[in-house]
Amino acid sequence: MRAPTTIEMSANSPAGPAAAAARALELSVVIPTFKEALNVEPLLAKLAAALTGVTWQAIFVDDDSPDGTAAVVKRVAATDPRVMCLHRVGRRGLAGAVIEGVMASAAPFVAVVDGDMQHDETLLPEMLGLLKADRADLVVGSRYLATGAADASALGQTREAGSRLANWLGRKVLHAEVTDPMSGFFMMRRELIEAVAPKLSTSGFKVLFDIMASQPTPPRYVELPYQFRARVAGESKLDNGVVVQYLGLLIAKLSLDLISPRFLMFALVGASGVVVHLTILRSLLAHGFAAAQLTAALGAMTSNYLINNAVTYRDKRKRGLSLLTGYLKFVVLCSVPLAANVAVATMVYERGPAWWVAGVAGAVVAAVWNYVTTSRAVW
Ligand SMILES: Nc1nc2c(ncn2[C@@H]2O[C@H](COP(=O)(O)OP(=O)(O)O)[C@@H](O)[C@H]2O)c(=O)[nH]1
Ligand SMILES: [Mg+2]
Repeated sequence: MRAPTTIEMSANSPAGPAAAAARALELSVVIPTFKEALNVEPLLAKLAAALTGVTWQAIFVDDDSPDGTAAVVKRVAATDPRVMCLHRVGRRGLAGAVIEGVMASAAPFVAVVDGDMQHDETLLPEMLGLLKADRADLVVGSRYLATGAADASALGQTREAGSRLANWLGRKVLHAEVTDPMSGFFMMRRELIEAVAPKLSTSGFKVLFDIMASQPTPPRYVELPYQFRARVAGESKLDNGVVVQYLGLLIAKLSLDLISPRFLMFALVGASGVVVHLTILRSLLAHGFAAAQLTAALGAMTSNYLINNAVTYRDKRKRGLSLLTGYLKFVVLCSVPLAANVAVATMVYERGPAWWVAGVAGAVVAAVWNYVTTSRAVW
């Protein structure tokens, strides 16, 4: 009897990570993580159990979690070649993490699965089967198909309502009857993501929606129901900033990418700055107009800077000393268009239209200047 080759051995035995790696890679499971240290090993055990017979790898993309998630992944990766860690520093953002994980893959198929075990990994073989049989380009795990209704305790009532509204809007933009376009759980042919990667927004949570909306021709998709599980360890990172970002992404897609979500956010924050400005101006008028105006302008710039840092540039959020140096640059850059703002507004005003048209014209010029310069020099 001849000795079995490595290939035969790995095909026969589901175990042995080294043996599994000898076969051509079929599937990369991309797992974005932020503060999921306790979930890494249980998740890997679940993946290994679900994916027997498949040649898979797990690509964790961790944004330098303070709880040492990357260290846990690397400890496992040291002895298991199926596991790797993309350890990003100085960056935050779920969408960007997913895109980078996919770009690091060499497998024909990629899945995206959260690191907190809220997704049902036992669906992965069926998803892979549909793709391999070419029955779909994309398979989405849906929390909303009849039998897969999200566990109310897992999502929470407000989130559940918000999520349904977001889905409804998403369907309108996509012109597709997908029940869960915001799902973080899906599998597709890698090349579909690669082809549109330069167009994708790296901030926010809605990467599947963005991938679908960016395809030149609508992908053939299949949805599979699953039960969204409650989180065991760690906490959710989805907050209101994420919801605002999503609205920005929707408007960008509705404008056929003419208006970038970031510019839109920046302009909205600018509008909130006008309110701050007028409030301060009014309360300080007694101290003389010039002084009140100057204080109001500084107050508005400060609040604009802090809100932009927390929301518009969430993924590049500044802290500590760089928060301060960024602030100084922001104030200097935003002071320049004050003159341009007044000049443009006066010019328009003198040509006759209503005072508010002139005011808006000045503000638009200033907003574009502020956005272009600060996005390059500050964040
Ligand atoms: N790399 C990376 N992963 C993130 C970030 N924010 C969230 N995640 C991960 O994305 C997944 C979904 O996040 P989660 O907070 O559970 O969202 P929820 O399930 O909608 O509440 C989890 O695996 C998180 O660890 C981030 O900024 N960077
Ligand atoms: Mg979660």
